Amino acid sequence: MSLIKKILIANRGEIAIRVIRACKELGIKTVAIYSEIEKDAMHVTLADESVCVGPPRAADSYLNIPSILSAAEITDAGAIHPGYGFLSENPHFAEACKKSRITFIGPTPENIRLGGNKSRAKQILRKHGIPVIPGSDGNILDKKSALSIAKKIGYPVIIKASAGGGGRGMRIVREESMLEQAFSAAEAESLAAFGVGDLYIEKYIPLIRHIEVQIAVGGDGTAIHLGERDCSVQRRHQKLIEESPSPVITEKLREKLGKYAIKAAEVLKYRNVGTVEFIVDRDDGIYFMEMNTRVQVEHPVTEAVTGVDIIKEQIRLASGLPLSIKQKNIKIQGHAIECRVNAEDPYTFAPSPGKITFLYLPGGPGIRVDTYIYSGCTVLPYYDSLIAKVIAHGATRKDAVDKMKRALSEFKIEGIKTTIPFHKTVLTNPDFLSGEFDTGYLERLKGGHL
Ligand code: MV4
Repeated sequence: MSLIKKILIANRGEIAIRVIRACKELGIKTVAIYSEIEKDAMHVTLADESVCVGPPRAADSYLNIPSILSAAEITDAGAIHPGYGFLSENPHFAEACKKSRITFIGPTPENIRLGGNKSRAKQILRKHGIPVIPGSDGNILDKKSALSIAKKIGYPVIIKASAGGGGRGMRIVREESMLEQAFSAAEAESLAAFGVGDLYIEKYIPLIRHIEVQIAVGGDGTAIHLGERDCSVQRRHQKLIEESPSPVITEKLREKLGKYAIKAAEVLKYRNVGTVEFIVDRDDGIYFMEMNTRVQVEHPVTEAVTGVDIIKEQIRLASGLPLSIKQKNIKIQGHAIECRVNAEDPYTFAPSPGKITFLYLPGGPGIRVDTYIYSGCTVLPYYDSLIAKVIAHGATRKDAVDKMKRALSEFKIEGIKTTIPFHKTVLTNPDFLSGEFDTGYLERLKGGHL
């Protein structure tokens, strides 16, 4: 087995550049794709070759499967890296790559299908002894069974779309009289968003920590984990700050999380890299929530504390090479924090696309910036608003926070609004500094002094 020779990156922005960087270091040629409006984009400039795949709207370009497969064929790319978002969790795309004899750099189509069927994944893991939140065993078939299960587990309950993501098709139900209406609303929302109305129900656990474990699995099924990320600073299901290790996870809990994550990978016959998502409640109860079958935006915090290049690992594994590291050699070194810089108003989070008239990026010891922006570039309204990720790595959490504050103060971005002022506020907030935050933290901060 040897490495793939040329990779087409079916993505844009900072993640396309991240993949190009890994390819360059591995001696792999790169093909960028772009939409009609993006010919001056940095990912196009940095790639060896590029192909225009369609009009600006994502549905016509970055989601256009026939166009992307043709681009791979005419450039003789042997593999496609999907990045995150777009086609990264589309089992039909992974299948279509296979049919065209193009290596999809990611898990198997079956892994992706199961990851996208959250009630089924939960059902399988529960059967194998991994703790899950009490609730329906699989989908709920009708309102009557929803009512009887809710009565059994007790209110509040949460109704979730099995195909869900980003909080769509999700309803918290606080009392029995509200359940039937919430069921209909969740079903309609799920049908509209995902084309399927399958729902499941579980006990609602308030004030949780969102903890996810990075895994990597070799072709022989050997699974390792790279520790956890704490993604509890979120707004409307959009993560804003992530860190590793979590400030609330003890060594004992970490071991448990790692064990469950590896077991999940084995039970689900998972391949390549992925993330096992858990929620941790106030009594340190750990529950499996879902499996993410892509590389995630926040992967750099794990790279910082483990020294493992997750994108290179993905490429090596997809090439049929074994894992480059053993579990016993993975040591968590120091603490890393990532702030997502979005082209948005820092108070209302309304999108703020436009031309960047002046740019200076931070750097220096312990700071990594992954971005596609440059002085004079235009942030387009067609795509997501993430323009840069800043990752600070220090010996301790306090060191990482201090480095992050320093880095945020160095940024000079003129012409558009960004969420940098928001991050500066969070990084001086006593609850954040003490590690005392959960997924409800931002709501309380807003009611207070943000
Ligand atoms: C939950 C939960 C509490 N209890 N499930 C959010 C997105 C999706 N991945 C699942 N999510 C949650 N599932 C149970 N059983 C809390 C969340 C959750 C959340 C819920 C409502 C409003 C904001 C939230 C932020 C993070 C997590």
